[in-house]
Amino acid sequence: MVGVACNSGDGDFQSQGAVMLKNFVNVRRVKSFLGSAFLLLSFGLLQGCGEDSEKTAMVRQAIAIESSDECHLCGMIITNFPGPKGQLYSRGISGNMRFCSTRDMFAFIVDPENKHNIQEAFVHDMAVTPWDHPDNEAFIDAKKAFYVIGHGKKGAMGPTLASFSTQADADAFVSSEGGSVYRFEQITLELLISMNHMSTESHGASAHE
Ligand code: CU1
Ligand code: ZN
Repeated sequence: MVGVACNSGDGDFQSQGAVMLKNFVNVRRVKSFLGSAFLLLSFGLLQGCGEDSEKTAMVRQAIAIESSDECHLCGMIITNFPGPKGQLYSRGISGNMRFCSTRDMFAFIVDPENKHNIQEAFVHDMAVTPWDHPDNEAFIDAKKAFYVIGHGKKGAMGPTLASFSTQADADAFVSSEGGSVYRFEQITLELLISMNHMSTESHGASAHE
């Protein structure tokens, strides 16, 4: 995305500017205005590019999940389903990976092939966003989040981890929905498997809809 903006941004603005100029009466005034706008834009773009390549080496941010985005693990359209989503960056893979559910994100994370390559990771803070349609503004650092496992609410793939930014919010969720609170490092493959059992036992149905 940054690459495209850096390479073609100027050209687009210049051709747009040329069309605009023909339509204005006070050509000179518009021209000088556009001239300074170009200078500012070019400067901004150049600076943006330099900063961005430095930042990718340090820390990357959560991005918006679009309505056509598919889960990296299962391929489902992420925004078609309820419950907290996850996204992460992994060493050796450029760009971000998005997941239909915290469950699928952790299934990816606990895989021994991926475990040591996980860099930044993000999940929804379910204390501030609706369960059925979590908002792109509500992503928090997954490594600092509190997770509730063993509750009755369903995510995209059935039982899932409810994610929160504070222990108090996780505790409040436990008192209304059940389950127990875990930290990022405590989540293992065994725990994910047991999560499915807990739920099939208490609800008698596997993932549907
Ligand atoms: Cu799925
Ligand atoms: Zn998925």
